[in-house]
Amino acid sequence: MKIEKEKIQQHNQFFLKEHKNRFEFIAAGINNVLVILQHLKDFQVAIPSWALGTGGTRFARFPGGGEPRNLEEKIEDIGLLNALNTSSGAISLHIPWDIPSNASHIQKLAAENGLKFDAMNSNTFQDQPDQKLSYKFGSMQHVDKAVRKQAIDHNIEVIKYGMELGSSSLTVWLSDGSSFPGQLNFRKAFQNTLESLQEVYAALPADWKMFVEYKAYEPNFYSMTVGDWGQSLLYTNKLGDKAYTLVDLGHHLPNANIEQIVALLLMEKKLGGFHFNDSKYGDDDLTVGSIRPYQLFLIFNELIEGMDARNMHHANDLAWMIDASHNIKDPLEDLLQSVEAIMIAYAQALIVDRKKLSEAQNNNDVVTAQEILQHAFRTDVRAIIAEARLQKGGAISPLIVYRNEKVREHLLKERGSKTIATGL
Ligand code: PSV
Ligand code: MN
Repeated sequence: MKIEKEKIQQHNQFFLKEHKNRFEFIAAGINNVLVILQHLKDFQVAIPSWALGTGGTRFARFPGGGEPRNLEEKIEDIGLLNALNTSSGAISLHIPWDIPSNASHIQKLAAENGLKFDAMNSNTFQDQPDQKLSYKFGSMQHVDKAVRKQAIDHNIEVIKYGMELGSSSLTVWLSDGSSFPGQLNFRKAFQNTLESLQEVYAALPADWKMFVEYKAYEPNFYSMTVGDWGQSLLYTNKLGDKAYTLVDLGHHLPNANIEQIVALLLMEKKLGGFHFNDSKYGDDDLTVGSIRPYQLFLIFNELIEGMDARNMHHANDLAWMIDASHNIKDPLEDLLQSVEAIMIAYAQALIVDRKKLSEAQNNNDVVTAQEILQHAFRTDVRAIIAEARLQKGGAISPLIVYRNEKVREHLLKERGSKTIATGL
């Protein structure tokens, strides 16, 4: 389904006066609003191809219906989101969940929907029906060389799919680890994993990046072979300049200071990508900004500080993606909310008075430092984000258009109520 431009314009016309009043009010209090608008217009968050269906837990799954039945329909769904919010102009594929069997056709469809191909994701955490050897005891860490080779070959195949589509990065997330003490020799597991990653790294095209994603626990519950940012950094440092650490917000132990992790990885030129989600307890995969919006803002504050210190391009130099699960909400509505939360945190971080913050830090003025950060965080930037969308032809309020146009009802009619999208 596509939303016609006229529908979005009609909606914008209806809300225009109210929006302009709100925008002018907030813009009057901000110095460099034009620069901020440009940053917001440039910023794009990739949507993973596996996030368009209903997620579930190991207890149950409650599908809402109208889920995309194939990659083409997934691209259409993301195109629809992007038409509304103008900030979701990229798709990230997981292989083998979404194999682009006809690359030129998929590429054409993506371009028609205004989408680029973000990082490719490999999967050595599940056994596929036609697979020879099992990943039950790990993939790249496995004691059996043949299993390691199978995992390496799979990753190289994923790179090939990506090259056909015009992607330029590979994200490797390994579920490797152990569930019981004594199960694994940590040193050998690390060494095997490093050697396997080195083989994949050697197959990367010159202009590609490799992201090594870490996770503290799950599916293994005693040790993970890429368990935290320190381990990921060990691998990426040993691999070389094209290897970077990827931070997924849900992959830390409770209360980890993610903003500090981000600052130091950026300083080391080793932060490559980001998976957004939110959580209360662990890897809960909830809507971005739904539980800890202040933490998200503090992370963006460090991201901007660190990227600006290195003259990095906010939109292009890191890979931004949502990695959440939609258990009880309409996945498309949930994604619209997540993108909005990301844009809010980004805009708030953009309006931090960095000069004054730096002065306060140098003077050990803790109170002023807090005031500066919280002033930005408490500023209602929603009208600035809506203005950026409006200037790009998007909707002032994407969710209202989505509901008014009865998108889910249309998708249900078109695809049926029993469809199940590939993914977790
Ligand atoms: C693992 O929990 C993860 O965050 C990785 O990025 C996977 O690719 C994705 O989730 C699978 O849903
Ligand atoms: Mn992730």
